Amino acid sequence: MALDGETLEQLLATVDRFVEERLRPLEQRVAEEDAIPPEIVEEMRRLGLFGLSIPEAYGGLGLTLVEEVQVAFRLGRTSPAFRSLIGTNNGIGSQGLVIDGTEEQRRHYLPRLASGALIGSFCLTEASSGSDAGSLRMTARAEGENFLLNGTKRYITNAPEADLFTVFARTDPATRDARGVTAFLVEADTPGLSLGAHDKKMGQQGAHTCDVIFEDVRVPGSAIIGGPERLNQGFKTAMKVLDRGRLHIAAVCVGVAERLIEDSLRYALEREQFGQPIAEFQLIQAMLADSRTEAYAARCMVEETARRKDREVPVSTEAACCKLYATEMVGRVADRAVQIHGGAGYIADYGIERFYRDVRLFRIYEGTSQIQQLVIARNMIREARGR
Ligand code: COS
Repeated sequence: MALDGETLEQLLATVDRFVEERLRPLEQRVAEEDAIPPEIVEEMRRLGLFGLSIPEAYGGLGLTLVEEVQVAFRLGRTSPAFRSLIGTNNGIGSQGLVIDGTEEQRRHYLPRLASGALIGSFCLTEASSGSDAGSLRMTARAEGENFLLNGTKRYITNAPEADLFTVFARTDPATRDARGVTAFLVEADTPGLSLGAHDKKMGQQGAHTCDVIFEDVRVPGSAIIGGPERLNQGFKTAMKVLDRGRLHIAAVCVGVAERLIEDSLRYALEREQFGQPIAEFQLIQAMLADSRTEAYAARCMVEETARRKDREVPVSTEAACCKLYATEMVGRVADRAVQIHGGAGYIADYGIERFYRDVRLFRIYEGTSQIQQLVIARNMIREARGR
């Protein structure tokens, strides 16, 4: 259900203020310390940021997608590490439950995910299965009423902070593809579950990933998302979750791009060369104009796809289009931002090179650009063939 206009305006103004006054001043510190200060996490909880997409009935804000992307545009205007912390609770770490969970599972976990008391995380990728997610090798062997989980998940966002994992494992050993995969809810303190060391990443310091290792982790059949009748249906849950997540990531990219364009324009107006602000030079203007045009195109795509999704029109293709275009777009915008800033763009003090590194991830996670192309083209061909 949509918020009334006034409540939405208040929420957006609060997020704007929080980003401007609390998060932006901390960008460099968070990158240097590779940690978000605990008081900031607490403020995020108080603002309801962990529960943006969780229905009101379970304690979240229950934003429509049109509303959620407006928030994501704003959160994009600061270091992506901040958004990453709340990203899994609103996306891949909770939506499996929201979309396919049983009523009991939702009531048990969603209120605490919405409040940020629990951090949710999504365990799909493995060392040998990234883009080919359906080929995953982690096993969940039936043992009476229980399942025994064995395997290792890789590059798992927010795993070091997580209390609850959505875990994809093979329950049908006769299969090697997307069939035979089941989604489980596994609490972080379940015996046999352990974490690897924090990964050393190119960017987004303050957001953490690591391996999640399962050694004879025993969970009951009731831990299957949607209950035992959704045995071997987990891959579809993963795909539905990613459809939504991809749109959210695209919205964040729009926000980051708009921030970088603003920074670039400000710098171009201040910086003088050849006796005038560099903004007067047409070659600089071309870069500013191209960035502005592309960011605007991405914003329009994201808003239109969000409207369609809110009307329950299938948007698998459009969400992939948004992710593909917006993530590539922000890469180009960040590159131009470095170019406009010149030497200053390459030096850490200005923060532009940090964004340049941070945005590189967007083209990779929640499906690479190449996977988005594949999803779009496959859907086109399927539609053309009428199935
Ligand atoms: N919504 C609902 N169901 C979907 C779906 C979607 N968006 N996409 C696929 N499915 C269903 C298919 O309909 C199919 O079901 P049936 O067997 O009943 O027809 C099943 O899921 C398997 O789909 P498909 O045959 O397309 O699977 P593939 O193994 O060929 O894989 C891709 C498809 C490549 C698209 C998938 O593996 C993928 O998205 N990979 C990237 C993974 C990723 O994003 N990883 C990032 C890390 S997680 S942050």
